[in-house]
Amino acid sequence: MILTVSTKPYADQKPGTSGLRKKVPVFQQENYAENFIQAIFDSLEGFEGQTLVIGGDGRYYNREVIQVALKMAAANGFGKVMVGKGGILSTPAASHVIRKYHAFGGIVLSASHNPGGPTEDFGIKYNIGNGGPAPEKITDAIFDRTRNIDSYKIADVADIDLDTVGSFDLAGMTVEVIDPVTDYADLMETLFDFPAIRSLISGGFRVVIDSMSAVTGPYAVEILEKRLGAPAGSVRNEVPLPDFGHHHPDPNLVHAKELYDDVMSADGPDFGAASDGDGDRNMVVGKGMFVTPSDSLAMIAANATCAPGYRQGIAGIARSMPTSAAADRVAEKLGIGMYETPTGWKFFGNLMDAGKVTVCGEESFGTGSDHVREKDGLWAVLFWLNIVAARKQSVKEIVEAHWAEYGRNYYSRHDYEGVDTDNANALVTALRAKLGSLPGTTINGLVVSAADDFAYHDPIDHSVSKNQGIRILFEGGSRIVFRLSGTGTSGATLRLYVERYEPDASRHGIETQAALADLIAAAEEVAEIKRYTGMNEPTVIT
Ligand code: G16
Repeated sequence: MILTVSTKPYADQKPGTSGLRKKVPVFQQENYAENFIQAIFDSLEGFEGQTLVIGGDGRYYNREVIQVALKMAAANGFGKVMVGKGGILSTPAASHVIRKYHAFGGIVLSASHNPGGPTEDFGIKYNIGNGGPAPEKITDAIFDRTRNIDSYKIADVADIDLDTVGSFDLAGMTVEVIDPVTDYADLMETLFDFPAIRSLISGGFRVVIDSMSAVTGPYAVEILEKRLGAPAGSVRNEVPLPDFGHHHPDPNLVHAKELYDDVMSADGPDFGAASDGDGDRNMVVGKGMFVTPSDSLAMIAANATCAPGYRQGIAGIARSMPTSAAADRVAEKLGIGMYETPTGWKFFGNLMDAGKVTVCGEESFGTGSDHVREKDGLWAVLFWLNIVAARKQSVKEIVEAHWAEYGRNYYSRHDYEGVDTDNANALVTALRAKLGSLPGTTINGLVVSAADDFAYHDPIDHSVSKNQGIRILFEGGSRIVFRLSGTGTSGATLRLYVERYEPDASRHGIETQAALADLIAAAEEVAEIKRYTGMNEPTVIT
């Protein structure tokens, strides 16, 4: 039986950088998830009888919302839902399933790298038929709908057994519970030289992956241990847990420090990698060398033809504005297009669909290509292993050779988390007011060449996205960028991005924070971060 249930709108359902993310107790309010899911359906047209993909990263509340979403999809007229066994689908795997089976779209339940648990974070995101995050036009329509929604539709039936692969009927709609790993693992095998990576590993190259008790565990075990022959135990924290084992599933130098320290130790592995809650982020560490996400994009692009799936070369590169310009130099050398977009993977979709770019990346530990329409953590790890196998060099040798050829973009991000929202907004407003007067002036001895608030003009659909980050550029190519995060769930997070280009190879061995010290001081001088945030130092430095 299909029920139409009366509801009242919630005022706070505006999707952020990547879907709606809130604390679990917020989602547990009466009809909160139902309202948002109905608003998604009400913002779409033409899905009658079509297929929807549903999956999540296995975090706390995942199973409950999947059951609700299934019953609402049936009540709203979808013909079929494909859902990962156990409610599991990594974000890139969901993107692939949408594309492979020509689904109308997908609902991905995740708060990505944010912690999980009864008082931690949850999220709902809608992806369109190309497999990518819904563009702003759709997320704006969803938000508008949440503000005046008065009812939702749901099938009044029993829960589906999510733990058995197979086809089931739910109020006249087919539910297909699929193995979440196979399609994705098969895709990876078409892109990378698995025999070469297998012989690298069997030759003694030691690889470890830390899945951070999150969604990539089953994927990494299948690919690294089963298909590539790495010894059992090479994938650590491989069982997805609803609370990620109380950890913060964010693969960076702070939250994946144990892995980093292990790879850096004398008898540690040769290569370490980590992925986040929903499997779209990655961190790559070689012995003696952490690869920054910005460098990783540049180096994957420069070495792309090592991998069979990219043998023909790449069409172009895109990066988010705060990501370093290392990839720009590669694009210039290859004579291909380079695109600078706002933060958010959704901005890459149009460029990939139009065939203008093949690889994309963000400083926030995200790298990917047009094989799907999401960033892809394991894809990046496999790309690096493929490059190491093909070049027969260590990660450190590959990175240093790249810097010697192109110069080094020293880069760091400083996060100030949990800042009072009004104070964070006041900092941005004050900075914005100064922008016009900064060019030509000197900040901490550095001459400002330009200053603006980044606006993006999408070359494909011609939409304009304004206020995407304040950039202050200095003579010589250094810059500082300020932005407020769009993914946090408590207070505001101020992000400061710092970059210096150093062409001289004899100066490539400086410790990163030391190499950027004058720019960091300039940022404090111009934005008065300590005064506005009330913090003497960042909460996270990556
Ligand atoms: C999301 C987006 C990314 C973005 C990142 C950080 O990643 O998909 O495009 O770079 O958030 O965004 P912000 O700086 O606004 O917090 P994820 O992995 O959380 O989905």
